[in-house]
Amino acid sequence: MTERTLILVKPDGVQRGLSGEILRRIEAKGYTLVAVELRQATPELLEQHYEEHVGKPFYEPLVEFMLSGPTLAIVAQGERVIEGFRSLAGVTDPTTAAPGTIRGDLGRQWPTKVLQNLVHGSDSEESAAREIGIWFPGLA
Ligand code: DAT
Ligand code: MG
Repeated sequence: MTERTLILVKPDGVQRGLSGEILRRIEAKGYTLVAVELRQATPELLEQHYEEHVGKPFYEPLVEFMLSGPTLAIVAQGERVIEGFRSLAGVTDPTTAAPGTIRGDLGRQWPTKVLQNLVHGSDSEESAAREIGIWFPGLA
């Protein structure tokens, strides 16, 4: 089934110059880029985006990290792209993410405790629709 997902190259990825490498992996897999835009997140936008995590112990450090520089916001389209991109990204913690995945090959957990795991990908059709609406209201 053709679907759309929201992907973010987080500030660690942009700062480390990995935007191109991550876009390359998305395109090499055959997904279509629908929107790509460099954006500076705001606390309000992140509170919506990470609504399920508000109040968790890692929420404040996560927001601080996400405000530390620009984020590359991407909408990609393709056959089962929601699950497919999560698979390309690897598991949340880069220290255990499998080799061959974005987080496994390139992610770091140091020098801070915050998981610098380079990318976000929507985790369900419902999240994808919600998150695309937050980052790209014109596309929803
Ligand atoms: P994912 O990004 O794999 O969907 P998530 O939605 O559970 O993971 O969490 C969102 C982000 O919050 C994640 O990319 C990194 C951070 N995070 C999650 N769990 C964490 C934890 N236990 N400690 C520190 N940061 C965490
Ligand atoms: Mg998530």
